[in-house]
Amino acid sequence: MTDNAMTNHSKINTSITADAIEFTPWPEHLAKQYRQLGYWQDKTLLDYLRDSVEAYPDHPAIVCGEREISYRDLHQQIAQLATGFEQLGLKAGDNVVLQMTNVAEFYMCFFALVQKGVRPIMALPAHRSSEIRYFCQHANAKAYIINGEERQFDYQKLACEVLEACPSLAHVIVKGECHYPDNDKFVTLASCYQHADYQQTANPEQVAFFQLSGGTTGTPKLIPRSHNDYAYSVVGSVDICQFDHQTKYLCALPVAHNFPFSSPGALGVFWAGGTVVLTKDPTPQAAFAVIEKHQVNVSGIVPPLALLWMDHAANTEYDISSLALLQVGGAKFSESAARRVPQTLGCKLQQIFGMAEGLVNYTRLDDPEEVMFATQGRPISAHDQVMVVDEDGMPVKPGEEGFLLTQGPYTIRGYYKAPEHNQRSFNSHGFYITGDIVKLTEDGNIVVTGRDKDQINRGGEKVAAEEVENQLLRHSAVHDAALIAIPDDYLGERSCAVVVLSGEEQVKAITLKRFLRDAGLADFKIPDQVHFVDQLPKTSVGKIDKKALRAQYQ
Ligand code: AMP
Ligand code: DBH
Repeated sequence: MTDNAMTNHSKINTSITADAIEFTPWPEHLAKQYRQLGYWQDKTLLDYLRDSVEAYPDHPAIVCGEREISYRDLHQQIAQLATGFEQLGLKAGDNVVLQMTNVAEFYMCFFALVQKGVRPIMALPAHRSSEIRYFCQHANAKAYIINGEERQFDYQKLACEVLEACPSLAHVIVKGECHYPDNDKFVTLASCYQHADYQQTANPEQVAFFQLSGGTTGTPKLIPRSHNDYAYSVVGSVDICQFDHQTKYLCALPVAHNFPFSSPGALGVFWAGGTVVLTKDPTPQAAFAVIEKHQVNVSGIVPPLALLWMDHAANTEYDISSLALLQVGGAKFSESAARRVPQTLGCKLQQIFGMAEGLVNYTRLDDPEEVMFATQGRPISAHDQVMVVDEDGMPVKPGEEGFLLTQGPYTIRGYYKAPEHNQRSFNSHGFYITGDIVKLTEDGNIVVTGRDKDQINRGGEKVAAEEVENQLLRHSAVHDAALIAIPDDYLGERSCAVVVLSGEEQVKAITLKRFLRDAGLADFKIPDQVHFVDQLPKTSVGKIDKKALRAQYQ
């Protein structure tokens, strides 16, 4: 794909400095425009929370199990942790891997770090040693923060493995009792609550934290998000979704994920003065109990969960009538499923098509039914530029399918320390090549119709095919491997590894899956099924023909 169509935009500054490899800035004329429009307010992410602390000090900000934490207490605990982290030696510009399950301390740690310009990397609970080691090594992380109390998985044991491979790590900070008190790198989170220090040293123009990309390459990509750009996306989202201090948001997806964090997610709730209710169990049985108990009025979930919630709603013993709005996004939600939401759950549906790289689209709350059910909405900002182009980079005719490119006030201009990948993911005008195939309706709504990236979207969890293929190829019995998506009624897509063995050595599917697990890959990346074949179909230029493979295994 070329970009002939965009010659009227000025080129980005291509001089590569060390800083630019970390964070590609917006072209100056755009940065100026976004400031003039009041989009970039030069406030930190914590500044917006502080506005709510002032307005609603005693209002509950977070409900976490039996704990209810007021805005005042949240603010104080953030300030206390900021001191503790500083005393550990963490300073502005340092990177820290933050891997927490759905607990209040995730938000406390996040704000305490960003207050001082320390940059959290937002790992997901499902990430294992392969991903965590990579984040630590690639970003030279100084600390790794975990929930050491989690019953589902032993993060402290994982931390031991990670420490061995990552000399840059000076500390493992553990929520709960430390299982390795003799290891002087382990400290408890409890010991980090020191005297409250409210002073901020973060710079709103700079990277606040790193989101993670579902990716398409052999290694996950880190997405640098600045205070200014991220804050704008959250403020815009709050406005669209009409969050206010009466909002009670059930966070049922992993806290660190961009959707429940920022669309408008927990940040949007905090900035509006509402309450985030946390659950570790998003299944309808557990979530409905929490909705009834706390009178939750909004939540955001992925399509497979929405299907489960709808199936369960008819027979539930819980009263979920407080739920007024359900946001569904992360993967394509079929029109037929979308239409069932109001009937079965008794609430309004909002579709969201977003990406951790930036651009987020919403159907609006007052949209007509055909928009709400049959499209994935339109961008947050009047200054989000979306282009739908053909193979040559030329705009397609209105209503036709094409590749989605975008630039705007909160879409990144480059991944962190990935110059080669950036060449492929951004065109020469700085537009992000999303890899999504879409069409635009007459009124400017986006319909996602397909994908032009080597990724499996497993019900909202993204798997980069190349990452899994590379791991499979490390097995001595594997000669060649391709990971493809196949349709799945529940997940939308599931993953299928098609494998050519090298010869004598016979292995079973289960052996390969165990091999991948032992390599430390997150569970959602383990192929749902494995097929063995004599050879893989190739294209005329000798690449694996995934289209043919997909057709074969449909
Ligand atoms: P990531 O870049 O890892 O944050 O993943 C974002 C990607 O998720 C998008 O580029 C889409 O491919 C996919 N996605 C998110 N929301 C939707 C949706 N509502 N419909 C279809 N695809 C979606
Ligand atoms: O899938 C996503 O990454 C996503 C979906 C909805 C997202 O990042 C978002 C909303 O902000």
